Amino acid sequence: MIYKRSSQLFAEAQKVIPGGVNSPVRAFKAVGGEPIFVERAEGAYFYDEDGNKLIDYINSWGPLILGHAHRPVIDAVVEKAKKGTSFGTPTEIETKIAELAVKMVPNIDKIRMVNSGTEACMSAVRLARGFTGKEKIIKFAGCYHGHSDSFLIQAGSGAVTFGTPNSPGVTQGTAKDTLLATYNDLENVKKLVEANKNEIACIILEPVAGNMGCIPPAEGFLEGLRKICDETGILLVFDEVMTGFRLAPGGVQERVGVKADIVCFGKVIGGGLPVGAFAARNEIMDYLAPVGPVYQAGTLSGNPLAMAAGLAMLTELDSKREIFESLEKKTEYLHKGMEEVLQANNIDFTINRIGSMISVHFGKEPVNDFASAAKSANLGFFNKFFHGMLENGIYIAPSAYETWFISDALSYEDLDNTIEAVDKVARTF
Ligand code: KE4
Repeated sequence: MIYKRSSQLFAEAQKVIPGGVNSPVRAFKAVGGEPIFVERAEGAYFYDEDGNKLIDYINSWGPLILGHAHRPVIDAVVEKAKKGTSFGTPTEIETKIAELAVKMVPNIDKIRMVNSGTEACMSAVRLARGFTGKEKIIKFAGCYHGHSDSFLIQAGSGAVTFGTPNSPGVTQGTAKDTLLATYNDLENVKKLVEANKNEIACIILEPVAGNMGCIPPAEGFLEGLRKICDETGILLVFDEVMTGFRLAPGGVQERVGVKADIVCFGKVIGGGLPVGAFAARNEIMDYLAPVGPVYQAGTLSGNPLAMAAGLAMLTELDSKREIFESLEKKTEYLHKGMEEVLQANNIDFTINRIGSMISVHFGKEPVNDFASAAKSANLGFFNKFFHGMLENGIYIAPSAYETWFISDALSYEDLDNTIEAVDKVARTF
């Protein structure tokens, strides 16, 4: 593959954009090399600035579950744009997408649109704190909820004390209210709750983790968190920015039958335009301004253009539920094919998969929390795997801590080409 033009564009970009990117993970820092600049995308394919055609397993980090430039979404956006893009007034289309989301997702009565997953999770935590009158939150190591200060926290000194900032600019004052737990470890959560009795507003987590690679919840983990919250009045917040409208029409709540008190959305709900959202039952959502005292706002929240993309996306996912079965089958096919060729090449690996989320981890041990994900990532095989796949025309996430996203635009021929690429790369290990 030739990347001459991308390299020129990257040099220019770095002069006027920090690191040449508007989001760090795109810069290939974790895997080495220079990022690829994409000129256009259609269906399952990227067409980069050097004319290379790549099979895309990122789908803009999840939103494009039906593939790039999906005609019904594009048509909706073009038609809406002709009438203006944003008015800063209420519009009917906001009610239409809210009604559809409330219909699709269990346990929610109302939804508030924002402009990113970060905003959704940040607002959900403020709402939980306002509703409960408590200040602390529990999050899990390896779960990512966007870049709001309360989430940029790493393990603190004591096992049951508060975290410490993991980014300059995050204050100790903020970090003291974030407790860090171990994913899939209920006993650890119980210890934290016990040590911070009556001080915790919410437990927030990715109900299926996608930022440590893909890590499904252990048997009984979500049910155990629900029980802890029912017993203590702590709110359970599902960050479904990645899993929402992907793992089932109603997300993980529908898939596993565990009720969250607040649910956060992003990615798919925007159909590829900037949309995030958070939702809950009336009792909680009516605590939000202008009805209740918890303030939250946004100039472009619910703008008609983004709502048109999101509504077109959700309408198709709601009316063609066979899409979810198709996604499951394609992901299972890819899983089995990759498993076969990696085993045939005597590579130590594990593949985690649920629905249309899948990740490959190198090493002998299972990957079920942040520590085991880090152990696998630190073996160094992933970077070689990433560049080998890229050389074979397959674009996967440039980090061992990310999930592959399957879009329904992928054909079985694309999947076979991907499996063949895995085989070729494995032979070079
Ligand atoms: P955004 O603010 O990036 O829209 O959403 C933040 C967020 C919240 N919750 C979960 C579970 C998420 O996965 C994300 C964002 N995901 C990353 C990729 N793992 C976005 C990619 C990026 O940061 O550029």
